[in-house]
Amino acid sequence: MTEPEVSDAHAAPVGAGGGLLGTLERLRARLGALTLPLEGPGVDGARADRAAAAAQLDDYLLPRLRARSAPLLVVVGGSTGAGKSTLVNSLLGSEVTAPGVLRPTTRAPVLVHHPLDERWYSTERVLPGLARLTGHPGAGARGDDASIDAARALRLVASDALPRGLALLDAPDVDSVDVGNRRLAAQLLDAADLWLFVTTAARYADAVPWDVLHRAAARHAQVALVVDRVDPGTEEVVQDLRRMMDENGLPDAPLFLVPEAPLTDGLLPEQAVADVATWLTALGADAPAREAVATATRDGVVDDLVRRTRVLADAADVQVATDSRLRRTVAAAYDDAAAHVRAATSDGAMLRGEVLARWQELVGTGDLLRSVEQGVGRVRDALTGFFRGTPAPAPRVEQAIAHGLAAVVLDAADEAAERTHAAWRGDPAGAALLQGLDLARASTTLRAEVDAQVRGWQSDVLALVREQGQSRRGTARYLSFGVNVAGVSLMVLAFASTGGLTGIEVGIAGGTAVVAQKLLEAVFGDDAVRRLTVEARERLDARVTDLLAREAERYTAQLDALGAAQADGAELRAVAEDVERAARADRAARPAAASSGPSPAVGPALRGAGATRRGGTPGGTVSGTASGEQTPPADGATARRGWWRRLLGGHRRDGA
Ligand SMILES: Nc1nc2c(ncn2[C@@H]2O[C@H](COP(=O)(O)OP(=O)(O)O)[C@@H](O)[C@H]2O)c(=O)[nH]1
Ligand SMILES: [Mg+2]
Repeated sequence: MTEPEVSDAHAAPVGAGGGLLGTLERLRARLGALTLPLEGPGVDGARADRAAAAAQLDDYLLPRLRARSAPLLVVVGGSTGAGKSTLVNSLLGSEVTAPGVLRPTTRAPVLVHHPLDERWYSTERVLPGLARLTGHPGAGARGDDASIDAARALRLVASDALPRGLALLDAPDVDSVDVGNRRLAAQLLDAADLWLFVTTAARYADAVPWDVLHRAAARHAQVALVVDRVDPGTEEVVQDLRRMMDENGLPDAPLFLVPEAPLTDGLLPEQAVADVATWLTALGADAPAREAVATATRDGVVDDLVRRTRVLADAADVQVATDSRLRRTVAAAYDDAAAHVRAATSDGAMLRGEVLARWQELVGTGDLLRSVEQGVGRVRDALTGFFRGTPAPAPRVEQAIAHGLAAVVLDAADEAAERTHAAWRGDPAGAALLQGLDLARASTTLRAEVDAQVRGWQSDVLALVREQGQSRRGTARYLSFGVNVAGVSLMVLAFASTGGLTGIEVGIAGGTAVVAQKLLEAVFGDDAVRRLTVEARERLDARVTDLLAREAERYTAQLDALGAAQADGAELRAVAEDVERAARADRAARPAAASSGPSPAVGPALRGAGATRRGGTPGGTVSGTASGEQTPPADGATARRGWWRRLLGGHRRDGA
């Protein structure tokens, strides 16, 4: 390993823009912005997928691309008690990682690197979410992880027994009873350039490890299998295992057998780990082979990410659709409420009961109506006589109108709230949003707000009348007796008018509206009355619409706060496309795999490397031996990829 090979450690990120790294960085930013906040079928899975995709980028892909010559990270995984820690220790010749299953949740996983490779792991370059602990977790260090959550930490151990260019990570059990540990195991395996998956002759068929392996194979992570505790004469185990590897997409994976042997100081005999040691040592010494392994895994992860991103784009679209579905429910209920108020305040329904009684009290039922029927001139006289000197009881009509109007608006708001609440409760996304909120009725402050708006509208109407009186010469004198009377008349008329038609024309409300209209026309003239009525109506509609819109916002604000509408499936799809294109370009630009063959091991070799019964050809065998005992040939006659074949000695399993 020469220094220039690792010199890109702190170089500026390459490939910003359209390159593979640049597009993946953009994808990472997009995934970070994707929140998937609304509940619904499959959304939990999509969230987990988003987190996994982000972790894949942070823990593995981005660090790998930013520092292509970082050591190959070999993650040792497998189920509880398979012998992972014992294997790592045996390969290094000392206890760097604690074997046994005691307190597994309080121990941070150990990453072993060559002393000169420390800088690749001591920073947040890789696995940024994990705290770093350093030094051997010696016997007296039982509580040394106490201040740090061990499930979120990594213990770095330097060992010059390890070739440079390789790092070994003893991952937690994939089937740990502790969920945090299990997740960490998955996370670490996802960060691997190469999986060294350990199982035992007795438990190789367990479901959980195969589940994990199957998923690794599906995205072409490079995997080698180690079967521990293999007794002589167990050929059928190996055949069965090979069959399972074929079925699970791992036909090319190297398979190493570690024969059952007594441990000495917790370590397996050298010969037992000879094949794994030889193979790993050769791999460590062979930069092109390392690059080929890393590249194969990397390509698989890139493809997997592209696939995941497209699934997430669909999930993003679902968020947007869910958001607008919930908004449509709100809009429908509150639009209906507004329409209801509009209808109830224009079809004459308001001109009954209390309003009618107070209105009749004001205009009487006899004289005024009769004079109205006899013509305008008489009306003016009648009005003058009618109101002169008597305190107009107009405020009572106004009050009755205010009451009636407020009741209509409040009812409509309550009804809309109930309807929206029921609809949201029946929708998983809506139900989740309603939790802890009390939105089933109109807001508690609504009564006061409605009262204020009704008063505001009544002042609008009076102002309209007053303005009209001032703008026309001669009308002021009539108004001197009746701004209020003209005002309530206009209110009454507004309640019997719709779409620019007034009471008489729409044929409603009989005498009440007719009197109001005649009265106003006598004062202002037909055109002005028509215009004033429309104006009064519009002011009322605007105030009601505004009130209801604010009521509806109690619901839509929940959606605004989550921002699900901003999820951009199309953009994710576009980034996935870019990544795919950049990956294609990256692959096309690759030199044909340089195949110089394994270089003679320079620097340290792992314990047991070269100690095979076959006379020390590195990688010449897959099945190891202990005490010279024959173990069964492990590999079927499956064709291997170039670099595997080379590392494994260029031939298939002998004995086949
Ligand atoms: N005899 C024998 N014991 C082993 C072997 N591998 C592991 N062990 C023992 O099995 C137990 C679990 O091993 P360990 O390495 O901690 O498994 P891990 O949970 O996969 O890390 C320990 O007590 C080891 O001493 C082996 O190949 N042969
Ligand atoms: Mg262990």
